[in-house]
Amino acid sequence: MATFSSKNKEMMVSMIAAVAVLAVLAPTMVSAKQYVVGDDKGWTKDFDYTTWTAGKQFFVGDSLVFNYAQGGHNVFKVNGTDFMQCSKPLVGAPLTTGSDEIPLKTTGRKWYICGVAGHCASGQKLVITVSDGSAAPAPTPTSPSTGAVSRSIINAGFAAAMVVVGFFGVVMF
Ligand SMILES: *[C@@H]1O[C@H](CO)[C@@H](O)[C@H](O)[C@H]1NC(C)=O
Ligand SMILES: [Cu+2]
Repeated sequence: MATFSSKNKEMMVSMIAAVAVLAVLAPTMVSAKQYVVGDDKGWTKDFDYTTWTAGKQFFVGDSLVFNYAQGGHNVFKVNGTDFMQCSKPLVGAPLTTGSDEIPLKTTGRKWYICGVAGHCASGQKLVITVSDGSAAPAPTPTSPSTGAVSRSIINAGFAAAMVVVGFFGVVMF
C-alpha cells in the first residue's frame, strides 16, 4: 500500500475508531468482581447479609472473599436445607484461613454458613444467586440493577467492535 485512496483513509479512520472503542471496553469486560463479604465488617455474626447482598448481581467468574479472625469463624458451603436449619454438612471440611476466596464457577443459588456454634443462628449466613454473565439477568421488580445492564451493554459493544475490526482487517490486509 504505497498511497491511500480517500476510501482507504475512511476505512483507516473507522478501524482506528474501532480499536479505540475496543481498548476502552476490553478491560471493563474482563474484570471479574471480587466481593468482600460484609465489606469492612467481614464475615461475622450479628450482621445482616441479606441487606449486604441486596442490589448486588453475582456472575460466573466473580468471587467471594470471607475475611475474619482465624479461629473465630469458618466457612461451610451448604445446601438450602442446611442453610435454613443452620446445620453443618455431614461431610466436607470448612474453610478456615481467615481470608477465604471462593470463585463462583457455576450458576445458581449458593449457601454459606459459619460452623461455630450459634453463629449461623445469629445471622452468619449468606445466600447468593450466581448468574451467567452472557445472559440478560431477570430484572428485579423494585429496582433494576445498573450493574447488570451496563455489563450487557459492554458485551454488546465488545461484540460490535470485534465485528468492525474483523471486517476492516479482512478488507485492508
Ligand atoms: C443437604 O445436605 C445434607 C448433608 O449436609 C443432606 O443430608 C441433605 O440430604 C441435603 N439436602 C438436599 C436437599 O440435598
Ligand atoms: Cu462465626
